[in-house]
Amino acid sequence: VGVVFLELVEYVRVAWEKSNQILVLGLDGAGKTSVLQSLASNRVQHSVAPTQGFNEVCIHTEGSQLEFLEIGGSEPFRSYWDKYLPNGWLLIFVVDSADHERLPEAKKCLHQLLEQNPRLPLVVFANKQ
Ligand SMILES: Nc1nc2c(ncn2[C@@H]2O[C@H](COP(=O)(O)OP(=O)(O)O)[C@@H](O)[C@H]2O)c(=O)[nH]1
Ligand SMILES: [Mg+2]
Repeated sequence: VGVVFLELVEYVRVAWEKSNQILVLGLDGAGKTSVLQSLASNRVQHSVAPTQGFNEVCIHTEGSQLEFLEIGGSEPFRSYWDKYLPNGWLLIFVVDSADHERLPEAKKCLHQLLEQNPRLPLVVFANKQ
């Protein structure tokens, strides 16, 4: 019984953590890591290295804790977006608003994400203005 109880506690903990996740997606170079770093440190920061894979940032605020998960935006990592989206309760989609050439690509990606997750709350972050 003890083991079953511990497993149950672990299950609830994982489920809670999953539902607590805010997903930060967008094309590579849009500024996802920079936005997260700025949020975490409360001052504007520009990241230097492109994210290979995943970048998890936890921000503690008064009485609550926010878990952000950035997934790399280059083609090979986009296949992971769909896998993680159902775990998130909010999607922050970061767009490089200065890169007009890639806006159609960003739009296509965002529309695909919304088609698959029509009920997911969305924030579009128009970065680099
Ligand atoms: N000018 C400008 N550059 C930015 C801004 N945000 C990010 N960058 C730059 O854009 C590049 C990609 O940023 P990064 O955060 O790594 O993008 P990510 O691939 O979406 O995580 C980096 O060279 C950043 O310094 C911004 O608001 N303004
Ligand atoms: Mg990044």
